[in-house]
Amino acid sequence: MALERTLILIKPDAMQRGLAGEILARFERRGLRMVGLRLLKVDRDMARQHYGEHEGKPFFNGLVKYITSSPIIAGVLEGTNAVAAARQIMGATRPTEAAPGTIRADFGLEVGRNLVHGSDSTASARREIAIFFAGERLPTWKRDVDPWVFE
Ligand code: IDP
Ligand code: MG
Repeated sequence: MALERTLILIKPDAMQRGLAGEILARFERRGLRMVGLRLLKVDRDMARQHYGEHEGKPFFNGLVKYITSSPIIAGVLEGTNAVAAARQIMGATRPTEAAPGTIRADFGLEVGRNLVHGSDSTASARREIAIFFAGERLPTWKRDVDPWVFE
């Protein structure tokens, strides 16, 4: 079992619908630890960089327009098999093909408004974390203070 980090985005549709807290809670309660969190507006250059693999596809321009349309939350989550775990919590790309209980199935209908992003591999995670958290030192968690008892 590998300790991994993954990048998630709470996309503009989720932000505008007031679902950020609900979505973050689903990752959090699964046991993924937040090690990076930012509220930001993605500009066209950043969108192009992040979604470079989709350049030239028919939905690319719409995708860039969508991801740049309002502030989003970018997060780095850490945990055992974090990449696969986050993708499992999100569900399949097309909400109507996503399993019930996943974010995309529970809150979405349209592939072009599918609420969340999650890295698809550890290599993608490294690349995407570098885009959204460039130059930031992400903290590490140390469990040396009892969260329940004051000593
Ligand atoms: P993923 O987000 O599940 O990794 P990708 O295939 O990497 O899915 O596509 C990136 C994003 O592009 C999707 O999350 C979705 O927002 C958008 N997208 C993918 N396919 C389509 C499409 O056929 N029409 C409109 N948007 C699409
Ligand atoms: Mg993808």
